[in-house]
Amino acid sequence: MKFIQALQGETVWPPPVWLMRQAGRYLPEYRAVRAQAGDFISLCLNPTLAAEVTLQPIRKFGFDAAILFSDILILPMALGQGLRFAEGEGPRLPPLEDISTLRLGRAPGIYAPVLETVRRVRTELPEKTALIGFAGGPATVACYMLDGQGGGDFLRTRKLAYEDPGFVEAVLDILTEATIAYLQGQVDAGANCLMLFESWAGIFPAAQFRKFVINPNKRIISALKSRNPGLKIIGFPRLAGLMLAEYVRESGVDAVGLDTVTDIRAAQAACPENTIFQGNLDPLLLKLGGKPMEDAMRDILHAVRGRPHIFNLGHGITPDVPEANVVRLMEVIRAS
Ligand code: 1CP
Repeated sequence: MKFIQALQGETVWPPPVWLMRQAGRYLPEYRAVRAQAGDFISLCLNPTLAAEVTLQPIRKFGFDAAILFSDILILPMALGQGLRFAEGEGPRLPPLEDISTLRLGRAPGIYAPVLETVRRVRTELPEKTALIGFAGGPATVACYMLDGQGGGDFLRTRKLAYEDPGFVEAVLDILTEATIAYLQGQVDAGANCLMLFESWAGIFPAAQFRKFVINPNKRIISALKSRNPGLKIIGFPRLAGLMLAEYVRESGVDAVGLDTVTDIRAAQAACPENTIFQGNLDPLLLKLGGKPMEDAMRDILHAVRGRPHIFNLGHGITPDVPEANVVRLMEVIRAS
């Protein structure tokens, strides 16, 4: 698997590629399965349909890795917090008040269908294609649990981080334990590597970033790596800014996702010498295509030539991306 070789530090050229949210609404075949499932959560908990949408982009574009089709919010739901997806508005949860309502022991029974999806996908994927398992990073999942919705404001979480840090840490402790068990389940079911999505890492000031982002990520990564020698883990502390280098040094990740705002050459200069990057093409360029997309792609490819790298976007694909631009993206990488 080219993808795993790159994570092991081999310079594979052209670099392996996958795209965040590569299964999704820009694909008509996804929309058809989504309609069949009814709602989004039912799709995530239906191994037949979830495996199908995981495989769709691999068949169509030949990416080097598939990512399990699920969502970072399945874990809080499995812990007992209500979750619904309001059509066109994103996730809604009853904001968490009392951690004694969360039940670690009941979660595996609820997320069992997700592990079944992993098993099925691994059986059906071509041998050369890696399967990425994932979870949200604890800080990011806590943002949704405490605020009850997404969007990036997370005012309640940010206030609690100052006014009741003990409460936030208690939530993070539960999530850290639950995430270790959940990701171990994905590895046991056949995931070839893992990714931790800390999509909202950037809302925390430096001292909180260390406590709420770096520490729990480090605990998860060291627990999983000690139980699974050779396992590779990608971190994605989105909008970490200058905290990126400290995150890479301290957390123990094997590779790090770069958001769109980070200059890849500046990241190379700031992070340890052998850091493997993934990203950071602006998803808007994938929508626009043409010369702006190709120029930006060639610039990334130029910056990473001679080093292990994983080609990807700086954030997820949007539903309005034309498939032809994805086809072109693959051609440009393969011709590089
Ligand atoms: O309408 C639909 O079909 C639902 C849209 C959708 C999809 C396709 C959601 C709701 N989640 C997903 C799938 C998903 N989510 C995957 C599947 C695999 C793939 O990449 O193809 C993954 C890895 C995620 C992870 C996820 N969910 C993150 C981290 C990555 C990121 O985008 O930053 C986050 C923050 C979420 C929460 C979430 N789930 C869905 C939405 C719309 C959101 C964001 C809400 C917000 O604006 O805060």
